[in-house]
Amino acid sequence: MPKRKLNKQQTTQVNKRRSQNLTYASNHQHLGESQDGLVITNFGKKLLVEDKNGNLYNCSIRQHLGKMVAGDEVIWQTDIEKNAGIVTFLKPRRQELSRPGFRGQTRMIAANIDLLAIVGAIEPGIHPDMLDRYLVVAYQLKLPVFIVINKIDLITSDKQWQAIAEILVTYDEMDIDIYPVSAQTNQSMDKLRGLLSTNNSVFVGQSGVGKSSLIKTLAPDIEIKTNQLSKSTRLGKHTTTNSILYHLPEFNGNIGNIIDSPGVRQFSPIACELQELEQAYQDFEPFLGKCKFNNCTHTIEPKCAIKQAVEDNKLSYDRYHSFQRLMDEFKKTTNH
Ligand SMILES: Nc1nc2c(ncn2[C@@H]2O[C@H](COP(=O)(O)OP(=O)(O)OP(=O)(O)O)[C@@H](O)[C@H]2O)c(=O)[nH]1
Ligand SMILES: [Mg+2]
Ligand SMILES: [Zn+2]
Repeated sequence: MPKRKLNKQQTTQVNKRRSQNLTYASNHQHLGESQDGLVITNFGKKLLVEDKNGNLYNCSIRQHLGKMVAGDEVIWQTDIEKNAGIVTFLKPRRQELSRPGFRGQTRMIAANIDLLAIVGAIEPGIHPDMLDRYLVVAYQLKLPVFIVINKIDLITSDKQWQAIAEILVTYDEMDIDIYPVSAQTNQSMDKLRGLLSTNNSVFVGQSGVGKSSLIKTLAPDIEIKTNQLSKSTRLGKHTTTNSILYHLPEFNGNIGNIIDSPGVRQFSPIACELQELEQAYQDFEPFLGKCKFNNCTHTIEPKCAIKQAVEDNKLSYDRYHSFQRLMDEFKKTTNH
């Protein structure tokens, strides 16, 4: 076939593209080979990525790859000249844990986890509403979940134990494991160690419950890593601002990963339909489908089996209340 001659405009375009490609190649000559990496944390528009030998690199992200978070698995290339790197590919996530953020955006908390640990504490107190919100997320992501109650060193009387037991009995009856511990005194930490050693877990919960302190107790040499992290990311060390992944020390031959997440004042799951929320409240199950109206919202309708169950003390009023609060919140977000 005869070669078609390019017109002047086309020739200019081809030359321009050729010169762009050459500039790109010369700018990227110093990139190393593609390799696997694990995102340890994100800061600004950058990531701290760990290679398979445990070395950390400050990486930028190739355009259009989107945001990434602790736990993400990536392909990246070292930038030999700068001892840094560039992330070129995000591997498909098994799942991502996120929460509603500013203006309808979502804020990612962690990726590729297989266990959700909800942390509560004697101080600032155990809030069932908060526990319920995280339980909904666990249901939405189909993640196994358990509860850690930290700072039990602050309990001074049987009466105090009694009050805590009363809050937690609902969750115990739902067969959710509860671990009362103290990061400060290392009390009852071994069971938790065992559980975390075989999983990629994330600690979630209100600010100040001691998520970061628990991780320091679980992995005493983490102080070193925290210093290293704050040096390379120039972030402060105290209140956690971005999720960070840590490797735990070996326990019975296993090494678990734990992601520390920043506490939020009011956590919300991503909005869902009434039916999905009902399913997430596993203790509602025996009463579902028994209301007079099959689209019952369990608020003002007569002959509501859920309300009846609360009245008969077969269902916790706190759980019913947190359900209604979430439903209201979801309605508001979907109406906007
Ligand atoms: N008495 C007591 N205090 C604790 C314990 N664990 C943590 N603290 C204290 O609780 C405070 C908050 O601890 P952090 O570990 O920073 O809490 P956090 O959950 O990581 O908080 P955010 O990063 O803001 O979400 C610190 O002053 C800790 O010293 C504990 O087991 N007992
Ligand atoms: Mg913290
Ligand atoms: Zn009803």
